[in-house]
Amino acid sequence: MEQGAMTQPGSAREIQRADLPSRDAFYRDHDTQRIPTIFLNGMTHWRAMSQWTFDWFKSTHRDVVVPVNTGRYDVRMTRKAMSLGQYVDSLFAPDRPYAYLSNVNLFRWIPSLAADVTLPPYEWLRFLNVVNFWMAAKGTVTQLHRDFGHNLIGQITGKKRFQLYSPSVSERLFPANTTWSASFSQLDFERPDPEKIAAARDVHPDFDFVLERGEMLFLPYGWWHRVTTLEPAINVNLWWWTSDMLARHGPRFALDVFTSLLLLPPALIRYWWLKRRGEGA
Ligand SMILES: O=C(O)CCC(=O)C(=O)O
Repeated sequence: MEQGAMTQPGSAREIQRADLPSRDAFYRDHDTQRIPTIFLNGMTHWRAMSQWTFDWFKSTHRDVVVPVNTGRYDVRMTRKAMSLGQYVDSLFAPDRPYAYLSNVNLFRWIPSLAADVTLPPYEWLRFLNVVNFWMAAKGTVTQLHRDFGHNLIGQITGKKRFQLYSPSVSERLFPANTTWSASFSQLDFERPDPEKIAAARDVHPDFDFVLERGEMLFLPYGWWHRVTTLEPAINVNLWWWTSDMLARHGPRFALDVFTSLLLLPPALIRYWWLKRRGEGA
């Protein structure tokens, strides 16, 4: 298995796997306890599970232009417009340059896809919810960061390794660089800064596991995560906010929400611009 991210064999706890809870059970058992959990049997009936293959995207939607992240997936990411067909081909090319179709609202470009996934009804502020689409080549790494809301991540095809760190070690992970949707750590495992790595040497992931096809990860608000694609992967995810976040993490959460709202308009303008440019190309 791929190593890195301060893993110490045996230091991580085993992640719980449980059947997908109802909305009431989710709010009773998961929202307030904030323990990462893998939900099972929540995706088997999705059309996406039988239909969404790389070949299918290529044959049915090859000319759709999408914004692909060409910097590493961290705060320095930059996006470039590319056709889906070209991107799928690039996933399997040897010596491909880094490119990641990450965190895009693909349903905006291909509305029919929305009927292929049915995320459970856990949202609180529904109007803020967007289902995001991710398609990654083997070896793609998303650098250590935390999100500004609860997160549900469905693995439609392929496998991803997740290394999760509890919010209680935040200060030891050198948080920095806030973007509109996340706060990244300055610990860079590919280009390590020896001082920072040494200072964080006793911090180990609380959970270190592989998310398999058909599994849905509940990643509670505040948990740090580093994600490595082990096999070419397609995922969807949803971030959302709950009243418990407001009640229990008031100032921190308010700051996160404020930052996201402040930075959202420039991000949307950038997406809009990329899309225009892509369509004009
Ligand atoms: O799958 C990935 O590469 C990253 C996913 C992620 O960071 C997220 O859903 O917040």
